[in-house]
Amino acid sequence: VLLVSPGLPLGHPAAGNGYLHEVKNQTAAMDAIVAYSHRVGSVAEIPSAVARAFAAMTSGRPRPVHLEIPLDLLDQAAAVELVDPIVAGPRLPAENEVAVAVAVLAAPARPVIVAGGGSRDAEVQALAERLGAPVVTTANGKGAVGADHPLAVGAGLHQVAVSNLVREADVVLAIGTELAPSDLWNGPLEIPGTLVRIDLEAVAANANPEVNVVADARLAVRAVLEQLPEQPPVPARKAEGRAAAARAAFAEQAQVEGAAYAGLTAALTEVLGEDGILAGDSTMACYYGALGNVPAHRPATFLYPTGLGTLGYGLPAAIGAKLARPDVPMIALHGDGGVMFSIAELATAAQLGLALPVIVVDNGGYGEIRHEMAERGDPVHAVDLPSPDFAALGRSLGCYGVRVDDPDRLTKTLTEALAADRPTVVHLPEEAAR
Ligand SMILES: Cc1ncc(C[n+]2csc(CCOP(=O)(O)OP(=O)(O)O)c2C)c(N)n1
Ligand SMILES: [Mg+2]
Repeated sequence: VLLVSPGLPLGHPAAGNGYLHEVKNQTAAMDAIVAYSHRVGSVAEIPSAVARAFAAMTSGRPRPVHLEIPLDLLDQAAAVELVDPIVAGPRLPAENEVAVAVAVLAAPARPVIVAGGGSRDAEVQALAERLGAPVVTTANGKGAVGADHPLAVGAGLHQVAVSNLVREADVVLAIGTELAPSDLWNGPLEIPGTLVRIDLEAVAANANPEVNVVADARLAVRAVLEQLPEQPPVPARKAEGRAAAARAAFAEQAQVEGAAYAGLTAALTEVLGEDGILAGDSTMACYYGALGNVPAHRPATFLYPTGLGTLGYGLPAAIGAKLARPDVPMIALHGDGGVMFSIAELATAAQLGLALPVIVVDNGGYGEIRHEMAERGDPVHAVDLPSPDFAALGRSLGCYGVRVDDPDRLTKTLTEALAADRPTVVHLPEEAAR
């Protein structure tokens, strides 16, 4: 995203004296968040500033950029030299780095692949088959290998099944993942084997790789595949046996974790099918329920704000994704607290006539925080919210709105909503999600 914003006129003292929309330092505020934030000082500078913004936007990790144009410049005309935007190509893998990785990956006995969001364009399945490696994924990597594939284990690095698998591995190949605390939940993974990392950046903050390929994951995985011996070091039968055992342990834990949302995740599994996309928010129904219990069959079919964990993400993410992929079944999954952070987007979705079910799991407040306060022995306070009538709220903004108290009705409701001429808010009391 390139965000262009107007700013205080050139020469304005920015003394906080109430100019319309005055911000103390808008460019600096944006700079704290985006890859590149710049306020131009003249019209003549704009072409090169745009070129630099494109360079920052298209290199390294995908990140937004910001250009501020002082208001008075918007009125000015000047002769400018146009420059071509600099669009950086993908970062190519270095031959020597690939060679070292191939040497380590050529003969492991118990390899494991950890696939993150950065692996979504890479041939993870082909590499897993060639290595004989079970695959676990982060939330953003969910679907890197289809859930029905015999080497797929599950999504969610916090699971004990994942830490056990990684601890027993002699080689761990991490592709496009920081192995971040927000994925691990319970502290760093214990990795006694060799850690090989393929990543756009040389990040070693959370686990120190012994072998590092710093490159675009798609190209790096391709290069590794081209150089690995045809014959997998681990026979398929043995690899699939390890994966099946890990998958069973994973599923058991995921079911316990998601028991309160079992009816909901079963309905989601049915209506999303092979192609559907779920845009989730930072709600328990999502990270205890859908993450481990709704299978994904393709990369980028589980949209979730890992890392920042921002409430209010799910609905706008679903709208954007539905506009990009109008033929794909799309569902937004929210808690009653988080949905209020971006509830106005229902009006946008209705205006666009999107067939978008928006599920609001209602537990009368900030459930996660309520649990954490209770667990710590703190007095539970300021976490209860008066639930609006979400169905009526949806209708008032131009959506359909239904309340579902019987989990058996959920599949039918969602199926209808996916074929409707507008969004449908599905108000689901938490007891009915079970
Ligand atoms: C913007 C923002 N503010 C606060 C938080 C902290 N936070 C994390 S989970 C949570 C509760 C969310 O409530 P709800 O959406 O109803 O989901 P529930 O926990 O009840 O499943 C809060 C307040 C956050 N992640 N993002
Ligand atoms: Mg809630």
